[in-house]
Amino acid sequence: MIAKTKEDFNGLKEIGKICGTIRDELVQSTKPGMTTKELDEMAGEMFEKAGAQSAPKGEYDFPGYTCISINEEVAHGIPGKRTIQEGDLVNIDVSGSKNGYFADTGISFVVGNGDTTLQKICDVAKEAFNAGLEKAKPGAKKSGLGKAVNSIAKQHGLTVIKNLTGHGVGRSIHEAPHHILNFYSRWDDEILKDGMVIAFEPFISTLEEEVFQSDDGWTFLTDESFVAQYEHTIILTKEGPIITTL
Ligand code: M3C
Ligand code: CO
Ligand code: CO
Repeated sequence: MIAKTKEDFNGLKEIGKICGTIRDELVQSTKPGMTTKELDEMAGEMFEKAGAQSAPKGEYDFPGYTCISINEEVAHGIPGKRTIQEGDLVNIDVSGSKNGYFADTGISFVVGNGDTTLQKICDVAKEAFNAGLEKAKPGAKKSGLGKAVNSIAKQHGLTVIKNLTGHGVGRSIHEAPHHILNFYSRWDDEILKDGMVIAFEPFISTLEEEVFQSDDGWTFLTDESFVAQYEHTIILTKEGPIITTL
């Protein structure tokens, strides 16, 4: 969407804060031995208390309030009986709506002490996000974000996922502009607009550049790589970006 009115900005900020708070609470609560379902139930209660709805559930009938993905699972992991172990790479992605406004945020992190490579991809995903954020200005090309993401990945000897992308958000969970790539494409010539609301989510990989879908119909998997994501909802303005999900 293009945010225009005071009501738009306030509505986007309200759901952004709710999703950001749920994300942080789930990350803080993640302990070895817990199931992903237990974490997801906490999110369900928090959405309810805040008078907000889970976007995956509400928009796609996803079997969970949040997407929780572990190790070989990159995204859209279904919360369930899987127990979290020390050293696991976990991704928690929280998206929701309130009063018709949407937000989307996610983070990958390592539980306790883990492999240094796993910590590295999490750090690089955040660095790539910040590099792309620098380019997220009204009047600039959308492709500048992907260019920045891929350049950061390369600098660290890592790769990006080419078949997962960021997207527009605001009045629904996924809307125009539909694809914010993790790499540069010369065909990607769309110009970013003042007030445009995007979910920017770099996916940084140790090796493979494509994910594939699991038989469960939801989970995106890798074969022999680890992937980290870092996502926020951003309102692009001439005065600078507003991150609603901080
Ligand atoms: N929030 C998710 C979508 C959840 S709906 C099942 C997202 O937009 O960040 C991702 N899209 C692709 C991978 S994660
Ligand atoms: Co998300
Ligand atoms: Co998203």
